[in-house]
Amino acid sequence: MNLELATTTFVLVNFCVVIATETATKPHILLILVDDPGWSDVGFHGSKIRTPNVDKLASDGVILDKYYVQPYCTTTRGSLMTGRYPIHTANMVRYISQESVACSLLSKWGPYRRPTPDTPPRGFDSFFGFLNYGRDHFNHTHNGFLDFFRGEEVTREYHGQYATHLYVKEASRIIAEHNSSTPPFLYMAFENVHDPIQAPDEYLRKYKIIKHKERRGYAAMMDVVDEAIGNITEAFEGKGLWNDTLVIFSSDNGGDPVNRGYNYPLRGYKRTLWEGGVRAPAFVYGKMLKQKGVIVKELIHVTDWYPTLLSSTNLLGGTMDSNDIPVDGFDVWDTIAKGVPSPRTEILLNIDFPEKRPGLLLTYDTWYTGAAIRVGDMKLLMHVPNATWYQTPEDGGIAPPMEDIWDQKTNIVELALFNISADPTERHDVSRRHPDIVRQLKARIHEYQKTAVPPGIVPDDIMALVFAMKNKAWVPWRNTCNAR
Ligand SMILES: [Ca+2]
Repeated sequence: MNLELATTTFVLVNFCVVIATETATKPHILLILVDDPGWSDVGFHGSKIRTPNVDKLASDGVILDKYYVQPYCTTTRGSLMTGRYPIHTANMVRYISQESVACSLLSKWGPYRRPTPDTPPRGFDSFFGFLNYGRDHFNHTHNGFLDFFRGEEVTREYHGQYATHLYVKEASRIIAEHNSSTPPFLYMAFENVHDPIQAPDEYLRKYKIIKHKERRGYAAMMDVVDEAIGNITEAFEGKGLWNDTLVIFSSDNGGDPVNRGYNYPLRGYKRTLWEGGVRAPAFVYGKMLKQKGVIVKELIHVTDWYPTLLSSTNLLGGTMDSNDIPVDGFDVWDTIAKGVPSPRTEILLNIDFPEKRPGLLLTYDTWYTGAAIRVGDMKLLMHVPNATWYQTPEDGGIAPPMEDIWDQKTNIVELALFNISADPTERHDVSRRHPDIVRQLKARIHEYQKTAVPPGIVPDDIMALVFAMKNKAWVPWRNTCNAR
């Protein structure tokens, strides 16, 4: 079963489509999306996992303390590239053309199982990576078949080489060979630290202090990411680009304790709308920031990068797409760079109620998030699978088996209200004390629900497997999109 399936289709619009031609004063962009690190898995949140390169950039930049993403890999990627909430991303199809920024995508694309137009390079100048999820980090297979592309072509030459090391080499090459007349836009969608838990021995040896074997492996994988970011930083410096580079660092969803990622003291984990599932470690670094070494406590959401990068004249300075569905994100550049209050006062975390859909996986009903919204300090959750707090094994916690998470799917919280500013770990439901706020936030969810586009999720296509068997690799297998 594909646990990564989103509730809506998202056909991705990418930053590179709509960037203006004037580039002389624009910064270079290094957009880092790490796969699955939890709130408590980075050094700047106090983890025992050592992330010195990440921590240095975070402490010299702007840490985003109230930054939210979606609870899944795929939906966060869709929201990042479109500026829309998942309820608004179905049926958005755009033609990708090329403009003046040299865009490169490395590592994970994510929403495979769709026809060809959804797959990269789709507006990126170059793509080196894979389409699925949960790939073997050494032999690069997903469910038994190779999943590794250079551009649109399957590449079979890297068997046995650790994938993140390959991405760093590729990134360094791209930067070194870059024509400096156009700013590079490097989207590093790291494969780590998503399962399977695998890391080269030299990184595992650094974490003997962690007795739990899988957590040790996870720590080693995060160590690889940190080293990778350090090496990519050096590549920018070596090319003389670093002083004009803006770095955005974000997790794509909360940590999954089953795969040894943790969010303590936050409640919940990946796939849930509790804080541990959607409040993510993030920071921005760049010499163009007017404030540095600060923690921004304003609301920011992953949908905000699209309008921030495109509409801020100091950044890419382009125009956003003209799709009929409005962008949900806000330009939060002044909030990040100058510390002014965020234009965003609320975040729709998701609306995804259980629903039987013909042709879909029979067990789909057991994997839904429910609904949640944050407005100011308050957060309302409706019909959400319950979730608890997991502390890391190195801090005395446990590594739960999958069954524990599954069991919680039968334990539903119908309604809960938290004051997240006063109670960030969601321990005190105040819904009975504030029926008026419950009514207001429920009304907001219902208003959003009216604007939702029909979910475009489709069942797995058996022909994908047929083509994979024939090619001994996952490949795009049909092209049904009228837009291309
Ligand atoms: Ca993820």
